[in-house]
Formats: sequence, structure tokens, C-alpha cells
Amino acid sequence: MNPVITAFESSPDRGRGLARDMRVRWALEEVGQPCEVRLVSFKAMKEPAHRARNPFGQIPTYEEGDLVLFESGAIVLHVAERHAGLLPDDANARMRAIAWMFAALNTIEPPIHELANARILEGDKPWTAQRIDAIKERIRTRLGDLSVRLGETDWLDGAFSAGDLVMVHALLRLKPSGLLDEYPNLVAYVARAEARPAYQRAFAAQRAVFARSQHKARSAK
Ligand SMILES: N[C@@H](CCC(=O)N[C@@H](CS)C(=O)NCC(=O)O)C(=O)O
Repeated sequence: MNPVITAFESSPDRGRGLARDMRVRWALEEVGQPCEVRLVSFKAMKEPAHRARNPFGQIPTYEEGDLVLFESGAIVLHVAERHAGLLPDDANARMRAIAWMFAALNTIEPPIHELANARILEGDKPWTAQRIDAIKERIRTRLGDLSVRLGETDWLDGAFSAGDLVMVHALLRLKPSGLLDEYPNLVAYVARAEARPAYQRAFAAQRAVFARSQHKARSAK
């Protein structure tokens, strides 16, 4: 039986691959594990059946036999632990790759997410512009340090790993802000990851869901 993941029935990012099911799809593609996708509406996400999978009523979730997981990082880690290809065999290198996953989720992603929140949820407040400037500075601090560490290497620590996968997916959300462009080696890093065939397949799959949802909405009019 293939694992089942959940994704937005109609993604608010309009198929740009920014929703967090993308990182799970991408990890599964990297290791060659097919999956089934259960699409959920915003309403269904907040209902008990989905909250039993994710107490916060969010996507993505992951079901495999008796195992039900939420949190994209935990799901990617599980996939990477179960299959070859996303974590090195050497114990120390493996732990360092996992540390990069945590860095992506705990150090890099939070201010990026805050920027989106400030724009979307607080865009009409008198203090928004100042807040956005402050968040951008925090993001620059993180990107500057990440850029220095990456240097001229292809990936964060040796071969491409789950750490790079989660990091790149967190960085992708920054593209429209122009902030990433201030760090050419990070732009190249993201482009290198996007060029991976597994990324391309995962991106096409989530985009097809959005295209179908648009088609359905037009036909219903
Ligand atoms: N930390 C969680 C965050 C999950 C999350 O924010 N999911 C978003 C989609 S990317 C969602 O479901 N948003 C709808 C909502 O919160 O109602 C993870 O990494 O899985």
C-alpha cells in the first residue's frame, strides 16, 4: 500500500508549490516512493476526521499503515529514514543533515513565514510597513549567515540531503520579495534544487491539482 498524504484541494498559492505538501511530495519523488494524495478543502481541514490526523487542522499529513504523522519536517525525516537517498550513511553526516532540517524549520523559516503573515494578515495596520522592514532585516541576517556557510559549494553538507530539500523549500517562499536575489549563491542553490527531476515531478503533480481545481470552478459557473 502506498502512503497517503493530504494536500489543499485548491491551493491558495495558485500552484506555485509553496504549500508544505510540496516538500513531502518532493521527498517521496527523490526516493522513488509513489503516494496517494487526499485533497482537502479548508472546511474539511478543520473537521474532526482531519484533526485526528493533524490536531491543528493543517496539511500535510501522512498515513502509512498504522502510522499517522503531521508536521512536514517529521514526515520528510520519516521518508528519509525509511528510504535510501536523502540521508548519508555515516552517522555523523546523517545527524548533520538532520540538523540542517531543523535549521531550515526553526531558524530560517520562521521569519520568512512572519513576512508572509505581516503582508497577508496585518497588511492594513498602521504599523505594517515598519514591521515588514524589521522582519526583512531579520531575514537578511539569516540569509547572510546561510550564504557564507554555503559558499561556493553545491549543497549544505556534502551530497544533496533532506536538509537541502527542506531548506530550499523554505527559501522558495522568498522569491517574490526579491530578498533572495541579494545572495547570488543562494539563488543558484535554489535553482540547482529546482532543476532536480524529483522536484520537477513533484511540482508538476501539485500544479496539476491546482489546474484541475480551476477547471472545475470554471465548469461550475
Ligand atoms: N509546521 C507545519 C505547518 C503546516 C502549515 O502551515 N500548513 C498550511 C499549508 S502550507 C495550512 O494547512 N494552512 C491552512 C491553515 O492553517 O488553516 C508543517 O510544517 O507541516
